[in-house]
Order: sequence, then C-alpha cells, then structure tokens
Amino acid sequence: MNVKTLESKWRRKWQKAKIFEAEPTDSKEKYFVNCPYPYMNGYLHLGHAFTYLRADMVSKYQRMKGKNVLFPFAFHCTGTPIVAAAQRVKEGEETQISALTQMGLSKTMIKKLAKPEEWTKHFPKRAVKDLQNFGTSIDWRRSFITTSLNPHYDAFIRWQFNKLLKDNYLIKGSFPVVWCPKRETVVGDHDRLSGEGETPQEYTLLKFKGEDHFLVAATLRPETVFGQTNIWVDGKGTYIKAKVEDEVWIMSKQMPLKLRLQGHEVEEIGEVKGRDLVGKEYVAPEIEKEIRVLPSKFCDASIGSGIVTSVPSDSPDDFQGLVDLQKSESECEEWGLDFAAIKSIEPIAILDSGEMGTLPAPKLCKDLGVTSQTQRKKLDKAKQDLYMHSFNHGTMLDNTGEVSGKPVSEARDLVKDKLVAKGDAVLYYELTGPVQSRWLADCLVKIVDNQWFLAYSDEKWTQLTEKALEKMDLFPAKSRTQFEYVLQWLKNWACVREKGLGTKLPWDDNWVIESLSDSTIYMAYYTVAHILKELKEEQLTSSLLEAIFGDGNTKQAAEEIGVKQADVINWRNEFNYWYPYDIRVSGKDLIQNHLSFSLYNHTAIFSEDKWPKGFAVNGWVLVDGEKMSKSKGNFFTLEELISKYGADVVRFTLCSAGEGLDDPNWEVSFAETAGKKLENWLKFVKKNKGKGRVTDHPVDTWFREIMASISHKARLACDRLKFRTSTRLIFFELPQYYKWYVQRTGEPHKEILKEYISLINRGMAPVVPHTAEEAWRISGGDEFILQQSFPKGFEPNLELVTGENLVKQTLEDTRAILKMVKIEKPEKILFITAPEWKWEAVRTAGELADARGQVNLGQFIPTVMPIVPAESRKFAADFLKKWVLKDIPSLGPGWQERYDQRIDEAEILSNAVDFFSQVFDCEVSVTTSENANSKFTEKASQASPLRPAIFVS
Ligand code: A2H
Repeated sequence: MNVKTLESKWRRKWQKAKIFEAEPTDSKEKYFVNCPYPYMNGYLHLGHAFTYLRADMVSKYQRMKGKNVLFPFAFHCTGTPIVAAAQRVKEGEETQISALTQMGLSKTMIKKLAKPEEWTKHFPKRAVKDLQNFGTSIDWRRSFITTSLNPHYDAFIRWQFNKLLKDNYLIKGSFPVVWCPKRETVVGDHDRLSGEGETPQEYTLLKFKGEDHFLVAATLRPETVFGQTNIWVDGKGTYIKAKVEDEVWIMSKQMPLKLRLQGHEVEEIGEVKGRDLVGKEYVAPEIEKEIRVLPSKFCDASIGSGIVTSVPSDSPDDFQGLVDLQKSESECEEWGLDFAAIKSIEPIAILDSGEMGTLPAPKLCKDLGVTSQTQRKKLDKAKQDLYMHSFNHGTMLDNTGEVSGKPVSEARDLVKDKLVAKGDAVLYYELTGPVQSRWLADCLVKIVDNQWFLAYSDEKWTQLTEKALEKMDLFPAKSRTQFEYVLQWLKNWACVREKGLGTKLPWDDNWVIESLSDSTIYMAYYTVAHILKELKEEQLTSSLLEAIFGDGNTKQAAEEIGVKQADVINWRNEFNYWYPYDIRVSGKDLIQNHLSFSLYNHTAIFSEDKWPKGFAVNGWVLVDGEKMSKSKGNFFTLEELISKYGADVVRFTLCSAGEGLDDPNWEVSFAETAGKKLENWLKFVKKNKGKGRVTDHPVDTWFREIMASISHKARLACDRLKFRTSTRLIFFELPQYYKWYVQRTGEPHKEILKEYISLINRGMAPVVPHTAEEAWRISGGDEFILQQSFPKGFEPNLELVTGENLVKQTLEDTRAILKMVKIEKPEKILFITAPEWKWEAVRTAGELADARGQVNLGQFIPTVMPIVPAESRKFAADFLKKWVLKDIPSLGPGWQERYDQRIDEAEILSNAVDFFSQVFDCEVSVTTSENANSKFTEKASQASPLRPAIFVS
C-alpha cells in the first residue's frame, strides 16, 4: 500500500474512534501535555514540527503507559505582526505579497488577507490540517484563537488581569520603548524587519551653558565629566536652535522629534552653522569651567545631539580628534583657532583603569597605531574595549570630588543622578542600533507614560516563583540553572501596547495586552475551552471564571448566568481533574521570557497545587548542520515535508535529529532512506507473522532477557523524553541482537518472534504511529496500537547476557584468527578459558580503579602477585601489565561491571559447542587453563577473562 493512503487510513480510524478526545475519568491517572501555541502569520514549518513532535510523542507514550492523556492546541494572534502584514497587503507592498505568493496562496486569498481577521481564520485552519496530517494526538475540540476576535478567551484574559491588578502584581510607570513613528506604535521584536534585540539605551544629555542658550551633548560615561577639555561639533554641519520647555538648546536636526517622543516640548526657532559654533566657549557641567568648541570629523549627526563632550584621557575618539588638530596649524587657522591655545590642551587623568593606566585612551591609540580620527575600525574597537574595561576595572582618582576612590561602576550612576538633580543634564534614550519596523520606518525611542508592568522584579513574587521552580521536573535537568538565572534578573515587564490585536485592558481600553502577557496561564483555559465555547459571550462573567479556576461560589455563578449549579461544578471538576499540567514542551529560546512568565503568573493566579509540574526545552532545528532560512533554500513547511515523505518519515527523521538542549539536525539523507526502513519493517512483519518453532532452545532465554533489557532501557529513556535513544535501542540495536539470535538458534521461537514484533511495534508507536498501527494490524493485533501498553521489560540477568556475549565475542575472535592464519577450512578448534586467578586479578583491578577506570600498575602488581599460583608466575607479570595498559583502555569506562559476574566460561562455551561446530564445520572443544594439556601451556597463557585463548588447526 502506498504510504499516503496507509497513513490517511489510520488517521481516519483514530478520528472516527475519537481516541484523542480526552474526558476526565476516575479510573485512570491523568497526564496533561502542551506546547506554546504558534503565531498565525504563516504556515507551520520544520522548526515548529520538532517541538510539537516531542509533545506528541510524550502524549502517545504516556497514553501507552496507561494514562488518560490530554494534548490540546491553540493559535496565537495577539500583537502587531498580523495587523502589520495585513496592512502591507492592503498597501500592495511587494515583499509581503511575494512572500505570500511563495507560500502558495492564490491572488484572491492574498486580497482577502488585507484584513487581519482573515489571517486568524486562514492560518489556524491550515495549521489544524497540517498537524492532523502529521498524525498528532491533539484534542481539537479545545482549540481556540487569542484576542478579542474570540470573546470567550478575551473574557478569560480580562478576568486574569483584573485579578493581577487586585493582588498588586501590576504596577504603573513610564517606560522607554522602541517606537514606529509611521504607525505610531510600540515595536516588539516580532514587529521588526531588522534590528531584532536592539533596545533603548540610556544616555546622559549634558548641558553646556552659553550666553543665552545651551549646547547639549549625549554621553554614555557621565562619570568622566571631570576630564572634559573641550566640546566637539561637526564644523561642516548645520544645527537646530530650539526652545525646549523654557530653555534654548542647540542640537542636531534629528533631535527635536526624538526629544518630543521622550516627553519634551520642543519648538524649533532657527538654524546654526557648525562653523559658527567653533571657537566659542561654554561652561561645562560639574567642573564649571569654560571650554572651547572645536571641529571634529567623527561627530555623527544621527547620534544624540551631534555634539560631543571631549574627554581625551578616556575616549579614543576625543584623544585622536585633539591630536589631529594639534598636528595642523593650518587647520586651526582655517577654523580661526589659536594654535598655541589648542596645543596647550592636555588630557586630564581622572580614573585608574588598572593595567590600562590613568590615561587609557592615549595609550590605546598609541598601541593600536591610530594616526587619524577617520580610522573608524581601529577607533571603534578601542572605544568598545575601553568602555567595558573601565567599567569593570576602573577606580576614580582623587580629583573627582564625592566619587573619588569609588569604582567606575558605582561612580557612573552617582554622577549622573547629581547632574540630573542639579539640572545640568537630562536623561535621554537612543536605540542600541538601527531598527526598521514592519511598516518600513526607522524606529525611535518613545517614553510611554502610564505604562502597565507585570512586577516580575518584585522580590516576594520572585521568591514564590523560585519555590514553584524548585518543585518542577525539568527536561533536560541541566536547564535548571538557566531558569534560576532568569528568575533572578527578570525585570518588570511592560505588558500593554497601544496598538495591535489582543485583549483590551479591562479598566482602560486605550491599551491592548501584549502577546507574551496574554499567554501565561492559558493552559488552564484548555481544560474547559470546549465547554466555554458553547456558552454565550455574556455568560463568561468573572464570577463564572472565578468559580471554575479560582475559589468562587458555584451557586452564585450559576444563578448569574442562568445555568445549573451542577454544570458549573462539573466544569470546575474538569479543571481540577486536568490541572496542573504535567509537561510543557518548548524551544529553549522561551526560557528567558514565556516559560518564566508562565511560572510567575501561575503563582500569582493559582493555588500551589495548580503550579506547573514540568518544562521540557529543546534546541532549534538545523538542516544538514545549517540554520534554516528562506534565503538558503532549506526552509521547509510541514505541509511540504509531509506531502513529500509522508508523516512517519518526517517524524522518524525529526526524532532522530536530536534530543536534549543541543540543536537537532534534520538530515536530508536520513529522510530519503527512512521510508525504506519503515517499509522493510512492514515486510518483515508480514513475512514472519505466526512463524517460528515450538520447541525450546537454550539461547531463547538469553534473547528474552535482551528484549526485557532493551524495553527497560527504552522506557527509562522515554520517561526523560529521550525518544531518539529509545528509537535507537528498539529499532536499531534490538534487530542486531535478533540477527545473532537467529544465527544461534537457526529459527526463532514462535512466541519470542511474536513478542519481538510486538515489542518493536509498541516501542515505535509514539514515533511512527501510522506504520506501527499497520504492522500491529498485520500481526493480528486488535484495537489500536496507541491503546496498547508500551514495552516494560526489567533489568536483565547480567550473567545470562554476559554469557551470550562471551559466545558472540568468541565467534568473532575465532573468525578473525582463521582469517589471520589463512585457514579456510579448520580441522579442529580448541577454546581454553582463563584460570581462576586471572578472574581474581581482574576483579582486584576493578576495585583499585580510579573514577576514570584506570589502574596504577605499581599498586596493582604487588597486590595481586600473592594470589598467583607458583607455576603461573612466569607469565603473570606480562598478563597483568597487558591488562592494565592495553585491555582496560580498549574496554572503555565502566568496564569493571562486566567482570563482576561469576560465570562459568567453560560451561557456557561447552553448551555452544554444537553451534560452533556447525558454523565452522569442524570439531570444536573447550577446556580450562587449569585442565589444558601441557603442550598448550603457552597458548593457554594468552587467555583472559571473557576472551578465551583460541587454538585452531
Ligand atoms: B562618550 P555610541 Cl570618556 N557622534 O562620552 C559621535 N560620537 C558621539 C556622538 C555623536 N553624535 N554623540 C555622543 N558620542 C560619543 C564620553 C566618553 C564616551 C568617554 C569614553 C567613551 C565614550 C566623552 N566623550 O563613548 O556607542 C559620546 O562619547 C564610548 C562608548 O556610538 C558617547 O559617550 O552611542 C558615545 O559616543 C556614544 O557612543
């Protein structure tokens, strides 16, 4: 059967039987798994698929462990990306239209997408289809979209925010944000065409007093005001004179708009040429000295005011600017400057930068061989290095007033606060780098007043969240330190925006709750989403929500909305049954925001018994070792991949791509061959169904043991979400053992063969459910495989396993020897097992071994020699040396365990003599070193534990 028909057949059967529709039941323990909902401005791709596959494998695995599993899914539409994209469609913007065309959308559909609502309909519909075709076990009755377009979810978010406000988790303040002047909106990371990660950075805007106006200059290092020697302007540029509140400032052309956005009243009153400022003197803040304006080439009109205060001791730019002028009398003349006066300006040491000394800028310029202020590369590097170095290692010198002796890291804020308090400076923000919004505008910083924040830096709230984290199970466990770190530094989060889709703040509808803040506790909403959907919008009152999710009165809530109290109680019970969730599976990038926010908000809204139980985080999908990107042509949508390979191949390849925090790697070559592997498995099942002998064979017990051991290990791996490991064990390792088993026994035992097929089917069902269902049905299984139990197994009898490994190893060694001595048809083979004292010696080595399994020869030999029988002393030292120096390193870590078993090698090999004779078609015998004929003494001396000496003739 063709893979696609096979897969859709099983999906139809699952759907018809409604096996993924989860209902509470007392007879089973529940398991609730979920993952962050995707943003609906495009189709699902390979990156999404990896996380969702992990959640889905967990859901299938837990179901097969007998749990009642809930795996719901929803769609995120909050924020500006959809609105911005719709707007761009409306404006006929080309890149947007071609992006949509590339996704395969028709012209008519694209036209429709000029309306944001259409995005929230079209893309979720497609995502449902993709995820269904992917074979996921999602309960679709509970899915929903966010924002006010879904009044029910909207009510839930409003209820939550009212609660946060009431309990003081929300606070109000002003806040610098990245702002799009074209659309007049805040621009989150999602809303940018470029400049992701850039943020507002605080500058101190220093004021230099002139006759009737001020020059203003932005600095990142206010603590260096003690070393100011002059002021820099762009002598060839033009500046603006403007009234700012009731003072007159001189600034760059760009600055009035920036200042207005930052809450200043600015009225432009004229222009001033840079040239006219050169040579004038202004009073510098803090030092209260008159310093001169000089021309520079490095002044950049796009930063700050386009005017810079000069501190040549600590700023490489300032130093080199000065040196350049001091080198050229003609240039000074050209600007009408007194050359002698310029030459007399010297850097003033104001702080000790440790190994960089007290005049670090001159030193750095010299070390780097800077000869002109136009050498931007060298100077920018010097600037960056020194900025960090001084902050971390600098100490203020005695000439810096109140901050003398203080580290730079403390002095900076002290000086800044003093200057601002005295009115000699104001705070001012610039972006750390250029940002372009989705509306194609260059962004600026705006100070927003009346901003609402989630108070994540609140100490008490953080402590509560730390307590919640402590009790959680994290996958992988080592991600814990990252979470702990985030909880420590997380700042208050601005949780509302002025524009975009979303839920309006209940008490102020000028604000929309932003996209991370409306997504922190929605997993609770899933538990009753399918029920709430059936209610009328106005029935979703806060008393109802409080009665379901909080400790509200069910009777009162029921009366208020005109339903039976028993119904409300049932709904509340459904929430109580499923909640808290057991695991949330996510990409590791969400540790620093979404997952941590979610934990905070759970502690704020719910009682302790409802706090999340587990987070699982994973890396980002690479394609053949490279980052996915549209431009590289290695960007695949889920739909594309499924239609090319079929769902199980995509699942199998993704599952094998990685586990843990490392970035999983999608190997195209694996995907190309995985279909064949699955097909071969189906063929195997068809061919072997009901086959096998009915008589017993001694090696049967061994293979049963191996199956149990593999099942046991696979289960432990799945418990830790290591599905790649379990797949390797079940689908790749077990068949290797099976091959050996068939070789040893000629034909597998019927029951064992049946168990083998069943084990692989059940063990692989979470990964490749369609193939597993098909194979299950072929092999005569009824119901669905997803309703069977995952293989359990037990810890194996190691003696049995070690014994059979001895046979296997001896066979391989014999083959190697025959090849080496070039005997094709041997007449006789003799195995001589190691004497008891060698076993003793090896176990003693195991006891003496250090943590890495290594043994000190000087300690080992004298410890062991006394137990060596007199007649063996001759060979003993050689054996012991070889054991420590050659054998141990080749055995690898943990080698000791293998020798802890007390097995009778001679007996095990004797039992396999028939097998060996059959394989080599000759007489095979076994003896011990102790019993070996004296003519074999030399040969026998080569025997070591688990590696008998082999004599062929
Ligand atoms: B700093 P960012 Cl001591 N054009 O202040 C060129 N440079 C400008 C500027 C403009 N329009 N506006 C401000 N700057 C300078 C002091 C200082 C500064 C010292 C050491 C390093 C240093 C005294 N000059 O900056 O990263 C200002 O010089 C190194 C980081 O390009 C401001 O801080 O935004 C700094 O550049 C801003 O640097």
